[in-house]
Amino acid sequence: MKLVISIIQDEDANRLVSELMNEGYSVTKLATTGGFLRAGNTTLLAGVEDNRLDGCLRIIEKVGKSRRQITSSPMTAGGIGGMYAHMPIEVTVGGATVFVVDVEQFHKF
Ligand code: 2BA
Repeated sequence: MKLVISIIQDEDANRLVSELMNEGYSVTKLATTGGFLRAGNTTLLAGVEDNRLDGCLRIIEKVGKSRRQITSSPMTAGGIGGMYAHMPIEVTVGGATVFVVDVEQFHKF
């Protein structure tokens, strides 16, 4: 058995949990904080049988993959004091950091 620890962005968490659960994986979701940005992220723990590891990683890659997204960001427009304009900008969202660890023992008491 492996323990799959995946650190993902909060916005991907619910979809990833749903997709893993739908495929029969057990998941625990933790609210975590990244050490560098000091911003919230989500860590998922999944205990996975060895023969189901690839399927689990495929789902995490699909849902958590980083991608470019167009969003609108408020920008102050010069000249007319205090006016705001929404400018489209491209940002990178998503991404998953995944650790796969051998499980020595697994108990449910
Ligand atoms: P990522 O490398 O995609 O990491 C996203 C989050 O995954 C991290 O959040 C951290 O919570 C976790 N993580 C990544 N690698 C890890 C590891 N080896 N062990 C344990 N947890 C790990 P943050 O620490 O807030 O980092 C957010 C993003 O800032 C990182 O995205 C990376 O792009 C950048 N970053 C992190 N440390 C950096 C540094 N020392 N210098 C420059 N950029 C850094």
